[in-house]
Amino acid sequence: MNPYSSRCLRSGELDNYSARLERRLMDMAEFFSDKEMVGALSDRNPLIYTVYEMTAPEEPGQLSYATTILYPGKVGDEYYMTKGHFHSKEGTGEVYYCIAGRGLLLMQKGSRVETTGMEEGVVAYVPPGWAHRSVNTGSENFVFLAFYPADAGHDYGTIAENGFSKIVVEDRDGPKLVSIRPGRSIRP
Ligand code: PAN
Ligand code: ZN
Repeated sequence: MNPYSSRCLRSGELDNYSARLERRLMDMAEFFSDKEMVGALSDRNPLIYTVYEMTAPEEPGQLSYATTILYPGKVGDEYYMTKGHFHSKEGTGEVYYCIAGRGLLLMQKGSRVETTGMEEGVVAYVPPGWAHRSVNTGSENFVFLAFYPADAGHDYGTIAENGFSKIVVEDRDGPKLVSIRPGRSIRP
């Protein structure tokens, strides 16, 4: 295959991409904690995030990249966030680069939860084996670019069933990490 490139705008749009995905609340209802609020918002079904992917063939050694535009907002007290996933293939990490906005990269392995604060210019590493989710804790679009092995695969089912053991909610003093499944391993 031949080399290629994309221009990544500050808005998060790629001018050359293979797929554009939209995630609305009802595409990810099971991922938010406040089920009553999910029900109340179901008619409006707000857009939570948009992804522009440039995927390479799913073969060892190939790399894909994608931007995510995560909009500001909350479902109840819980900030808008991505579904979050494990990579299906063992031994595949990922690099995130924040282009604009502010948020948290929430990661979990077993019962260990780590967060990295994301703002313009921050580069974050997700080591292999860590589930990862992005959370917009700001009032503007949280925009980031991610680079990952093209054959990594995305396992959403484990998160849909077990959730992360901590969620990010708005408190009087700002974003707060709250335990909802203390000490429980994400992969039982
Ligand atoms: C990212 C994510 C993107 C959307 O490109 O896929 O932010 O999040 P979900 O995939 O959890 O819906 C990435 O981590 N790729 O591997
Ligand atoms: Zn990933």
